[in-house]
Amino acid sequence: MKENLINSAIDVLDANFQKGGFTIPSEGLYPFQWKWDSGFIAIGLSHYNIEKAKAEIKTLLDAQWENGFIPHIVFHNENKSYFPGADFHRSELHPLSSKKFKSTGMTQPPVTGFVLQEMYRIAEDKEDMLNFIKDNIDKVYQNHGYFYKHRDPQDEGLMYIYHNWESGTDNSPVWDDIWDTMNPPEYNFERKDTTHVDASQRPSNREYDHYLHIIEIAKEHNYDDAKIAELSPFLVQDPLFNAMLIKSNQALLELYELIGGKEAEKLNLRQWQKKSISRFNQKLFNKELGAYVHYDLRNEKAIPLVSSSSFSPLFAGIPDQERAEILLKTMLDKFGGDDKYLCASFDPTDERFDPKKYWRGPVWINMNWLLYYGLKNYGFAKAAERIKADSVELIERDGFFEYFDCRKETGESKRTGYGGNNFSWSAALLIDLLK
Ligand code: 9YW
Repeated sequence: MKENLINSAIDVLDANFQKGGFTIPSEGLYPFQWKWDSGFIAIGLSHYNIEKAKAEIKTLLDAQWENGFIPHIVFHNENKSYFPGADFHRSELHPLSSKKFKSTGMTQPPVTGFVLQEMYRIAEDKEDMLNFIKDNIDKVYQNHGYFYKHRDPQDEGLMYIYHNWESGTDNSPVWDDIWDTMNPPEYNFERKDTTHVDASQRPSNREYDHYLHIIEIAKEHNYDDAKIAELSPFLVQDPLFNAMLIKSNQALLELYELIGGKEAEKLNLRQWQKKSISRFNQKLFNKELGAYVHYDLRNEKAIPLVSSSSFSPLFAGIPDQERAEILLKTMLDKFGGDDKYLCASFDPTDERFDPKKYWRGPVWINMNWLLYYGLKNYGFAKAAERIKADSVELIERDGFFEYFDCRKETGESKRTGYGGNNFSWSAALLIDLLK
């Protein structure tokens, strides 16, 4: 059983691997390279084809801008099956954007640092992998330098994201109140995602108006970071995004220690870690909810809603043991009933919860993977095993879907897998969980 499932996962990844040396998340729906997908995919690839894993990361880093920025989508080809494509995003507006690849002008959670460390953990030939890391680690470090320089206007050690697509959790109910502060025009555009996936599982057209509007504002200012910080109606400190950065800071630090030298980089990383972790704990933890929450920097207020992002700091070792226990209790109380698979992407006890709609409730395998390792590292073995078993069960029953209904009895049919099928990170991370 286990071997069959791993072989099927390998088939998915092999089919999605492209000539340019990268893996698409899902055929038709997502035909380019996405930043955080690439990282998760490289972890899976490392288990059976280390050269492909290296290619995945190298190709992504090849699209880095001169200021250290790494974009959320790299448009390696002219595929027309995705909207908004390269012609809409127009990365060439930024003077330091890649001259080699068209991309978006926004980023995604910075997973690449810890991915390098995972690749080192998995690689059989450690020396060869360390050489690869030596050749590439500075680029990832420069990406972190970009964040600390441009994404932290109040010098808090907490980065902002200026678009919901930067969070990775696109239509989470966490953003709903921000949409209420905006009134974008009704754009005339042709959705492509709803030709691949049922519209009831995707964001609404009105939500897309908001998404496009923020990009239009950024483009008016040629994606200038300072202007975006000043003017974007969406400016959020996201616990998931910042937890990924902190975990990656730690990984870079440990990898530099392994390599030797690089004293200035190590000093910066240590200082960044100290500041970011302490501010994260002070600012983003909500005692009443027993969870980390997002902070709306534009409107200067916390967003008191619990999502799977609220637990991601476990993966980065951010809470102390006592606080981690509070997080576990919140997760089990709100998300962990016997009638549910762990871990819904949004609080099942909240009225905004929708078990079938994208980031408004379904289970996502990448989040489960992060939470599995996070729970395990704090000694919560039972919860960790449950989240792993739930992930495997969902995939085994339904296939390598993008997301899954978290209810055990849906009242409709047994099928719970939704969104894109043959989805790369579901396959890649399943391999890691089963190995
Ligand atoms: C979109 C590729 C991406 C992920 C995001 C996910 C989705 C793309 O797919 O966004 O067009 O909505 O939300 O996290 O990187 O898999």
